Amino acid sequence: MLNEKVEKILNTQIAKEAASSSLYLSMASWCDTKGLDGCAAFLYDQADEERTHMLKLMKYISDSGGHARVPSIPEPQFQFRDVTEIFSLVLKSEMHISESIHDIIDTCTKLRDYTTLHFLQWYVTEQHEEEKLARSILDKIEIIGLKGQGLYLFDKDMAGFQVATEMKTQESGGGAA
Ligand code: OFO
Repeated sequence: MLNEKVEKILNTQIAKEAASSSLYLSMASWCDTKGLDGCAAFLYDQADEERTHMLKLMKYISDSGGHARVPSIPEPQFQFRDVTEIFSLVLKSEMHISESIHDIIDTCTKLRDYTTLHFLQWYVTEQHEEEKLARSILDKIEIIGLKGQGLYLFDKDMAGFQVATEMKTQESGGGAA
């Protein structure tokens, strides 16, 4: 049976994953309005991934005898200056999620909840990958630049990146959840 305190913080994490999903969806939609198809496709996919992170937590809470709650989410930011702002916010959001996962790990360690600690290892690895990914996209922007044809080339690159990521996911046998 899940410790009450652990159930509560995992439910808080559900809300954070839902908020990430909704923010990425909003970013994807903004990219769509600017004709940035590659960035939009990438962000729609990231939004889906965040939703699977939320579902994975819900399932864990339920399977452990707890009650997973569906959070209400405030409307996320919907105007962005440019893709640099978008991917800087993605990195900031991922760092915030990593910190939050580490806080849960601290609590579970204190409470000697080894089962939840084991479950959370997947999130630790995932966050490491996601932060690395966001940093590499920001590096790409820096290298390509956004002036002249830069934005077009960056978006094209993101489209290719998206296909490569999807192929990798298929090869490894499915999604993140
Ligand atoms: Fe689920 O927050 Fe990152 O991946």
